[in-house]
Amino acid sequence: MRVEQAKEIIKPLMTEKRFDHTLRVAETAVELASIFGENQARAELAALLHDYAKCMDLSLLKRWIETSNLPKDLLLHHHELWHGPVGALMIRQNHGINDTEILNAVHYHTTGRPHMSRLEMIIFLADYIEPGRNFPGLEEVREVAREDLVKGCWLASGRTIRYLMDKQSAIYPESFQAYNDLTLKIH
Ligand code: DGI
Ligand code: FE
Ligand code: FE
Ligand code: FE
Repeated sequence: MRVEQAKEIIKPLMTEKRFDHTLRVAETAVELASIFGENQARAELAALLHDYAKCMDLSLLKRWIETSNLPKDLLLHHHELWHGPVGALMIRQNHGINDTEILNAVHYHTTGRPHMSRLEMIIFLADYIEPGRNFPGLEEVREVAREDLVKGCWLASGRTIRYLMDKQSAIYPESFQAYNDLTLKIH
């Protein structure tokens, strides 16, 4: 699939704000891919598709989880965690995306997971640092991200978990596993 085609596919599926966020994630992902020597076209495509299912009805996302091989414990956790795994299934089924690297980058972009590929880390991090985001301490993550992909992901993962714990949200096991794996790698 080409970049222009991906844009045409996602645009009608999302709000204007979500589409603009997606374009910024794509720009950021291309920049990170160029810094870290990854395929830029692949990074751009994965970024354009990462929030494919973000604006869909929760009842539809729920049905996909119930009727697919996705882990059922997703349904016990916050519905924000559903759009990545379901989006990956949808882009394969509806648009014939068969690139496993891209599918995994979409699937795991919200939680991360242990042993992420470089493309997975690029999408995970680009989503967090895209220029429209404005979390406290984000400037530090932006700087580190451009020097060290693993350390950037580690910072983003730790900050997300801390933020969720501060508001007494449950943490999905893969989010913790991603954090642990990244922590063991930065030392
Ligand atoms: O879809 P985006 O808003 O661009 O970003 P995202 O898919 O990375 O994250 C969506 C939300 O999910 C964000 O507010 C943080 C939250 N999140 C990430 N990991 C977990 C989580 N929420 C819960 N409850 N548990 C997690 O492990
Ligand atoms: Fe997302
Ligand atoms: Fe994210
Ligand atoms: Fe996103």
